[in-house]
Formats: sequence, structure tokens, C-alpha cells
Amino acid sequence: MITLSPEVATALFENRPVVALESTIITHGMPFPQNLETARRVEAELRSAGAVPATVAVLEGRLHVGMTDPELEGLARAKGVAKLSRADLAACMATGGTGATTVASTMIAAARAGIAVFATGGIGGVHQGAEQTFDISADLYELAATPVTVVAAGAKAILDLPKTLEVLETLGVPVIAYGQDSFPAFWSATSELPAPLRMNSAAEIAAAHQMRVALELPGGQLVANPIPASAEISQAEMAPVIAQATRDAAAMGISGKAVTPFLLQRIFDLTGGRSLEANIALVLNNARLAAAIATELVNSPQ
Ligand code: PSU
Ligand code: MN
Repeated sequence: MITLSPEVATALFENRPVVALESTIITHGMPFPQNLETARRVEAELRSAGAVPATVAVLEGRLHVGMTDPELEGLARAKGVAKLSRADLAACMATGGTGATTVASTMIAAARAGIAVFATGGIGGVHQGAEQTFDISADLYELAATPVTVVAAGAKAILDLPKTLEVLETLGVPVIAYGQDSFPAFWSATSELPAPLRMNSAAEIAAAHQMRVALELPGGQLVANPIPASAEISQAEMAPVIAQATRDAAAMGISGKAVTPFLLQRIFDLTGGRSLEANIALVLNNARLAAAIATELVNSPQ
């Protein structure tokens, strides 16, 4: 059912650090060719930090955990790839389909494969206007259910960040800001929202992960790692862009799982590609922290 790449299978067998990566960021989060370049750079970043990358996707019905470079390139070039969240994963596999995994479905694959740490850009969350649309990402429920530590740069301000934090609290998901008190807002390192928890080292985050396992708590942790200051775009600059993109989505009647990809593309256009540069920088930064957490986990066995 799961196809481990030889590199990932060997690393897991030898108890070396492995970090899972999602593929929706490749197919729906970034345009070609930057999506492929970024996917390769993130994998290289993990390797140079001593961890093995395990990019997840469904290819012709098989759930791949760890992809070869030709497989990665095929996915990055493909058009109209399905976006698979928890609800779509089994149906796609059962029908021999191909699709990219979101945070939710990548967590499922990682947990099944025995991978505890996952790096991405931003998680899905509660969308603006959710009190009307009920658009709340399955990522939040997955964080409550599946024991994987997810390193992201917080959540994008295309979402309703206060409501996203409220739902995470309700679901019992620890939200840990790395090295600062405020919850990072993706393109911006800080927000006006205090993060529920703060930790200053990978070792602390790994220890908290292990304590949850020991307590038999089912869910994972969200590590909110601020974008490096050199790559940041201020909230003041992003706010009108996000407002415009959100209005456009509403005017065009975009709904359901098309919302996030639409907004990302629109914001890319409205910022002349600067949002993408920031996005790439923060993903690389998250990969480095995820590698350090995965290293701590294998070096301090429970
Ligand atoms: N946020 C980003 N970039 C992304 C996504 C979210 O900044 O590429 C993707 C992730 O794969 C995430 C998914 O899991 O969108 C959430 O989609 P939805 O809101 O439809 O659950
Ligand atoms: Mn949604």
C-alpha cells in the first residue's frame, strides 16, 4: 500500500532522521519551474542537515513516501493533479489515481510510515468568512488526530488567524512558536497574536513530542517557525494584497478546495512574485528546523 523509497526505507530501518514533505505545495502552491526547484532545494537542505527527505504523493494508486527525482519532476510538471486531503486519499488510491498530498494526508502517510516530523510552508486553517462558508481545513483536525510534529511558518493571513488558533486550542493541538512569543504569520515573522506556547530549541520540541506519545495523546504538534527577517514581507504590505485576493475569490465564486490555490496564485500575481520568494525562504528555514527536531528524536530514544 505504501511505497517507501529505498533511501527512506534504509534510513528508517537504521533509525536515522527522516523528515516528511508534502506535495500539494508543489502542484498547487507554487508555479512551475519554481515548484520543482524549491522541492529539490528543500530535499537538499534536509540532506545537508543530516536528515533524509520523504516527499509524499499518490502515483497511480500507490502512496509514495520518498520520491525519486524523475517522479518529483513528473509531478511538478503535471497539470490538473488532484489535491488529496484526508477525505480523498483512500478513494484516489483505490481507483489507481494520482494526486498531491496536503498537510492532512501527508501526516497520515508519515504516521503510517513511522516518520514523526514533517516540514512545510503553511498549514490550512479557518478561512476568513468561515462563519458563513464553514471553510475550515481538514489540516486542523488531522493535527488533533495524528501524532506528527509539523513545522510550518504559522498560517497565512489569507486565513482568519485568531479563529485558526481558537480551533487548534479547542482540538487540543499544541501551537509552539519557535524562539519568539508571537504567532508568526507566514510572509511576516510576527503577528499581533501571542502564540500559546514558546520553545527555543529543537531538543525541547522533540521532548514535548515524546511526552505526548508517552501520554498516549493521539494528535501532533504545530511548530510555528518565523520566516527569516531577511526574507520577510511586512504585514502592512501584505494586508491590502490579501484583501484584494480575497475579494477576487468571492467575486469569482471560488469555493471548497480551490480556495487556497486560487488565493496563493492571486497573491503571487499581485506581489509580482515576491510572495513566492518569501515562501521559498521560509520552507527552507522550516526544513532546517525539522531536520534538527528529527535528529533530536533519534538521538534521545524514549
Ligand atoms: N498553505 C500554504 N501553501 C500551501 C497550502 C496551504 O501556504 O500550499 C496547501 C497545503 O497542502 C495545505 C492545503 O495542507 O493547502 C490546505 O488546503 P485546504 O485549505 O483546502 O485544506
Ligand atoms: Mn477548505
